Amino acid sequence: MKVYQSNQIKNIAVLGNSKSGKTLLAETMLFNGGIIERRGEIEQGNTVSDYRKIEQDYKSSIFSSVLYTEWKDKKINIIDAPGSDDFIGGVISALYVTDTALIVINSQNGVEVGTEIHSRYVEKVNKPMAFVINQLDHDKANFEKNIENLKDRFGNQVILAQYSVECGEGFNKIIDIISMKLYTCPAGGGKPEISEIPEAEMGKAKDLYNKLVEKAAESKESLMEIFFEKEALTEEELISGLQAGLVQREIYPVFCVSAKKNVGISRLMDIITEILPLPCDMPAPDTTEGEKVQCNPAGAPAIFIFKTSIESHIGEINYFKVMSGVLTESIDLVNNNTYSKERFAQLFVSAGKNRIKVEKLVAGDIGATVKLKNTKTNHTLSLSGKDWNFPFIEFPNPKYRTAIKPLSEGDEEKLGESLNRMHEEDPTIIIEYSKELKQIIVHGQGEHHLNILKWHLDNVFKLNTEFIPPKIPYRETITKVSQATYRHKKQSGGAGQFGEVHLVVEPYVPDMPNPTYYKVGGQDMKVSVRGKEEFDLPWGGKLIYFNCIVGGAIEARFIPAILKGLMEKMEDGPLTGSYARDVRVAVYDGKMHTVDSNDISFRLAGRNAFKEAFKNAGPKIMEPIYDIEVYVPSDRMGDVISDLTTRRGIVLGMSNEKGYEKIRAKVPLAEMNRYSTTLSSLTNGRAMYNMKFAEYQQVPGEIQDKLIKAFEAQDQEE
Ligand SMILES: Nc1nc2c(ncn2[C@@H]2O[C@H](COP(=O)(O)OP(=O)(O)O)[C@@H](O)[C@H]2O)c(=O)[nH]1
Ligand SMILES: [Mg+2]
Repeated sequence: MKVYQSNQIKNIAVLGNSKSGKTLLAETMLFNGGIIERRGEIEQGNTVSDYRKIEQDYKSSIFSSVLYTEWKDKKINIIDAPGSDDFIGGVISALYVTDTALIVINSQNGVEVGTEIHSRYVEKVNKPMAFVINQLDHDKANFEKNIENLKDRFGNQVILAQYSVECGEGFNKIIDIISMKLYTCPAGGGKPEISEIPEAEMGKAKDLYNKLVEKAAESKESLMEIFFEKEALTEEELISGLQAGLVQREIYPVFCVSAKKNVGISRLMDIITEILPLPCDMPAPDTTEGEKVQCNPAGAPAIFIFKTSIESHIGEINYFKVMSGVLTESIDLVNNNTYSKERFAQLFVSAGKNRIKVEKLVAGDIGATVKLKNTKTNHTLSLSGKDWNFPFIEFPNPKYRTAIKPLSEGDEEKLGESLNRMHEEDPTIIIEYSKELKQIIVHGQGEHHLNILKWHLDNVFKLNTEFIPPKIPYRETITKVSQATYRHKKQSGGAGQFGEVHLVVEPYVPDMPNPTYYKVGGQDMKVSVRGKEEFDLPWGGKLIYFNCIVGGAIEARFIPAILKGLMEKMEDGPLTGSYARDVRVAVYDGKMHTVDSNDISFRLAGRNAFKEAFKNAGPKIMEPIYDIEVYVPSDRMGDVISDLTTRRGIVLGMSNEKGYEKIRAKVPLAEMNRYSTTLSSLTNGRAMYNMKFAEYQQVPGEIQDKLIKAFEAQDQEE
């Protein structure tokens, strides 16, 4: 395969709602470029992009696929992303390494929730975006309505670069405003015949042409002058203006195709190669140290790994973008994240599961390699001496969780390994081994996402598992002062055990002064602080421990044992076994025995005194509360809010944002079970949401009673 130079490479991400036709569009581009001899079909499960068994089973993309095609002496790298929000990770990593997003619109439906979600991510990374209206051959296609939709949502940046003369079954004619020509595709699609625009369309075409030229001129100052002077631009000038407008996100051009009929695709490929920005037209990325790394083939070789996948018979494949320099076969680079030296025995470009060996890849290109030792997604590798690190791809917070366990005992280790591998392939799957909940929790983007994970465990790893309800990480705390005394005494044969502890517990609040007296049993009791220890608890909150012992009632050497005992009880809270937090404890008196007292006696006395005092101190169970943002079409807002209310949610505010109602609320994690599924059915899949841990809050009394009863019942069982 030919070596492409930096100025011959275009990197595009194909995004858009599920079923808009992204995979078929990519397939057709590969076919037109001569990379494949026959076009596969989604229904047959034989496209280049959806090559994994699960994608063939589901007839839909699950992972992003890295593809390429060749067109007019240029290489187009294509990342075909999955449309469903459950697999958003594939979209975000694609956007990191590509320079333009082509957002595919299904002409039957116009702007859909996937259009919305993906375009927001494109906006976040500030990259050029163009709309490709697909399925114009469908009898429900409605080009005019699509444009109205797009303008409503995306504003005046939406500019027609083409329009379809007629849509529906016979769709084969496109008026191209950039070249002011008519493109007519033969039956069966493919290479179009180019002719003059017919008289009947000339008025509309000219009108659109003027709008396009004006918009292009606005994007580049030098063109504005020419435009004022001559009231026209040459095609070359127009293209340079369009490119500037794309890069500045002032123009979102619209193109017309039918991926199925191969209509408009070769003209789209012309446009990709002629108009979309080159990698070096985009701002140079910063390293984490703030150094700009130009996409320059003469620079030091450096690559960024944006995707790791594990393929049967091959093992791990790392996909990367060449950020600088030229990568040659058998080059040695250093992984700046793991400090491992890595040899690139082989370099490939990939078209789905097919890999084509290449000897060189230059700055701006996208490629793949195998057999690296210690390299994963998000790592930067460079020539030794350049300690560049590119920032990690920022994946969204998980918003769906479940617990998982193997069906047969002894499979725990295998499950752990399999889950870790799945996380490597899909970083939006987060695995948590919760010591606290004594569960393995898997976090993902939605129910479907985790069902797909289960599919892999069943079919790839041959591991029988089950999802079980995840426990909630409750916390326990107290609301008032309480005192307790506990004597641990044991006399059995030889040396006995003896320790007695008197202590006070009280709620901790920030900046409270040291205690000077307590009211205990209706009486004032003076205390003087001799020692203070302050702990930031690993599970959040604080423990403050005061030694207020006077007159040597307990020797100083036993003070740590008492602390250890009460810490044990904080880890295994007195009410429900959850972690306790935000307490102050003052040990003010006790008794010891010169022979029988030892550490263990004071540990047990400390633990039990703490437990008793805690239970009398108005103990409360706290639960994790999440901030949630839900975006819904206004006609469904009422339903969504009333559902949130039944989940004990508190709505904090509502605002209108780009055609959506945005609802901000706080909801307890315990009530968020299957939220994505419910939301989707309440809104016909037209809503989106995200959530993030906010704080701990007390649970309502009746729920606290239920939790305590359940814990006691379970405790008795054990
Ligand atoms: N009529 C028509 N159907 C299409 C077109 N493009 C894709 N499809 C169909 O739409 C469905 C989804 O296509 P796919 O490429 O998997 O969409 P993706 O989810 O966006 O990747 C499949 O049944 C395709 O055959 C098109 O241009 N016209
Ligand atoms: Mg697809």
